[in-house]
Amino acid sequence: MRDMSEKRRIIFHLDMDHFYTAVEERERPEYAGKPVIVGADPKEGKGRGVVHTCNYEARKFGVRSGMPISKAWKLCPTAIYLQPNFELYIQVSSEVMTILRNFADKFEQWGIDEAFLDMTSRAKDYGEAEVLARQIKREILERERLTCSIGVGPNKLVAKIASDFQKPNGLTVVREEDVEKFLAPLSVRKLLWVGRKTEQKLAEIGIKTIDDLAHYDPTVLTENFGMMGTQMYLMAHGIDRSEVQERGEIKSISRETTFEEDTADATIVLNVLDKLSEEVHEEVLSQNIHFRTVTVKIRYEHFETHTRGKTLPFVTDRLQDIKRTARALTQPYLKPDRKIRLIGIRVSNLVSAKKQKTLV
Ligand code: TTP
Ligand code: MG
Repeated sequence: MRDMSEKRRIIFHLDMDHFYTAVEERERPEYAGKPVIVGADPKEGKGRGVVHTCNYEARKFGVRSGMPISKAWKLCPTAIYLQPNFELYIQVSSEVMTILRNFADKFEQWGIDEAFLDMTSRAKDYGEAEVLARQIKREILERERLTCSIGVGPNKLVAKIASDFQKPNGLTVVREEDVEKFLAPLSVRKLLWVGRKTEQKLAEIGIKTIDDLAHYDPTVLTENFGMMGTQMYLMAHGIDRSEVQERGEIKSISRETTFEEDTADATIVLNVLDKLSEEVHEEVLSQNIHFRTVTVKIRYEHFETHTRGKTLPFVTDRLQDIKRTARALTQPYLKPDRKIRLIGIRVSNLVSAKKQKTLV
């Protein structure tokens, strides 16, 4: 099934390899070759919180992003455990993005370490595209001493799946005519927005691979999954018309409050947090945008400040996503003996809602 109405494009998706730990290793050459984990303090296996990321040496022990840090400790107690230095990662991210922006006609940052580049007018064919992709990889390595993986394809969906195909330090080029063959054997989970629940529902009707999905009756998919069913069917055929979107000026929406009196009362803090979620949500609706990342800021008395964020696997504009995520992020900071002075919420990774609808 070819999508004849789709204008021919060449899109790159770039994803930095084990980003946080790669930055840490760059700063500390003595870490080279050792398992490194960035996340919560493991406290000899008793720590709470999760692994943000780990390098490929640590992945050999089974450690993964999002895993409880206590489990990581069980799997790999000899790893180097580091607490995140977000300011550094954001700074390096913006340097990488500046390099990338210069290569592309249109550029869209996606999360801290990913970007889409529309290269249609820069590369006349896939051969030229491959040369440019190598040049980008070389430039990032020379200027930032970091490796990345790039996927090249006729649209964002294929490019994103391709960048994940050979990691780390990968380059995967999927020409238009090879798209369906490339996608066929992969798990449906590789498709954007197919989460664990949808994967399970699809498995119940015998769909495991993208090929299974591509050959399923699209009307039954739509009956079972609504609009999402139609979208999944098109994605399984490698069709995605969404544009690489230059971001507008608004980068985030945030609200914060300083308590009149510092408080360690969890109920008070969570009530205020809910109120801030509602204010941020009102602004989200009035700006007609969706977001992917929710970040909370907690300042204890004496000004010790923490920020912690979570990027959701989907874009959303729902209040409950802000509320739930903000509450979960704040929970570890609520301690009976630590008084909080200020609390704040930010949503970022914004997408214009109107454009989002034209995903397929
Ligand atoms: P990813 O690109 O998903 O992961 P990665 O760059 O660490 O590893 P890979 O080589 O597989 O691309 O995420 C980018 C950064 O975002 C990652 O370095 C840390 C952060 N992150 C979290 O904080 N929590 C998470 O659950 C994930 C997945 C990432
Ligand atoms: Mg990455």
